[in-house]
Amino acid sequence: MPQRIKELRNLLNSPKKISLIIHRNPDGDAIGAASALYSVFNKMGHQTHLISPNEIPEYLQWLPNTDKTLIFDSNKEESIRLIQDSDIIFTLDFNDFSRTGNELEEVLHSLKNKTFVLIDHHLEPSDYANYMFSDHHRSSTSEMVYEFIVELGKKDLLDKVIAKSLYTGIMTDTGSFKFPNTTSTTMRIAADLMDLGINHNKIQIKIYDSFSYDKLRLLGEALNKLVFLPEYKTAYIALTKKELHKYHYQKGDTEGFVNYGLSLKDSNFAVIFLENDNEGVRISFRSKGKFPANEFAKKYFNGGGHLNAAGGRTNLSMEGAITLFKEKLPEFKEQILAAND
Ligand SMILES: [Mn+2]
Repeated sequence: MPQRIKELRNLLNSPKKISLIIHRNPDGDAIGAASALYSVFNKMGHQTHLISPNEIPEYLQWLPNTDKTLIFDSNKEESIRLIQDSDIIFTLDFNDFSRTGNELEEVLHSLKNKTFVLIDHHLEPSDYANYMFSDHHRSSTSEMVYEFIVELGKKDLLDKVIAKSLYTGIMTDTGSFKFPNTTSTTMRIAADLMDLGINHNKIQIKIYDSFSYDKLRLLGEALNKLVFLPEYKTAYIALTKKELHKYHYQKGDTEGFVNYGLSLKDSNFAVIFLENDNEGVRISFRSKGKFPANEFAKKYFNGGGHLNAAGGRTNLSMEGAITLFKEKLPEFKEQILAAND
């Protein structure tokens, strides 16, 4: 890394046109990391654009620079023009172009002679980047972006606004500093960010204590439907289209629901099935300890992610998805039961 960062530092010494691209259905970490870099690069005199494949979820729309984010889905021509016109393209919080959705993926693949920088903490990054900062041991991309800014020699550019973005990214990806991905480095960086004057409690409230009435009632429905399979130490929730619509489901409303399954004393593996509007089922997986939720997701549900937090999808019906899930549990039984050993 030291040699490469030096090269990149030189490259960023003169004004550049930069695009920052995040993954589809962006979360606090993706937006936080991109928002922070957007501010830093603007301060450095670069012409910077932040592009999200689709809408920023409402619960994150208070984050700095989200008002300046270009949404690819609704501004395709402009987004493509800006991306093609960039000198440097930063891809943040994802490991493969496919995470941006079909159309944007195609645009990114078609680019020639662009400098790509990847900053990400997911496993198995694709090798498109000229500069790759990939480390799956890190809590979040925001944590890595903090260090990246420091390595660039731009620590003095950090301010309260940037700190707010990075802190939010780290906080959301660590579940408020409690997931196993939280390290002493994570805490030190969070402390540095607090020293810049952020109101951490306000950020916590904005993210976690800002449920709409509908969302809270949907959570009630979800908890009522929780199924626990003690022999597998596994809990799952399934929400149909009908149930989602009953509570006027908005994107992001089910964020965090899957974790309730894991809050059960004897559960080591928690899953939520969400029926899509058009077809198929989206699934989130969470695990305790060393059980690899991402392996389950990858093997049977076209997904992947981190050890303790992964996602997937299937074109099966809801019933089909749950049946497949239950069928495959025995294969992982020993691993699930031994997660905390
Ligand atoms: Mn992340």
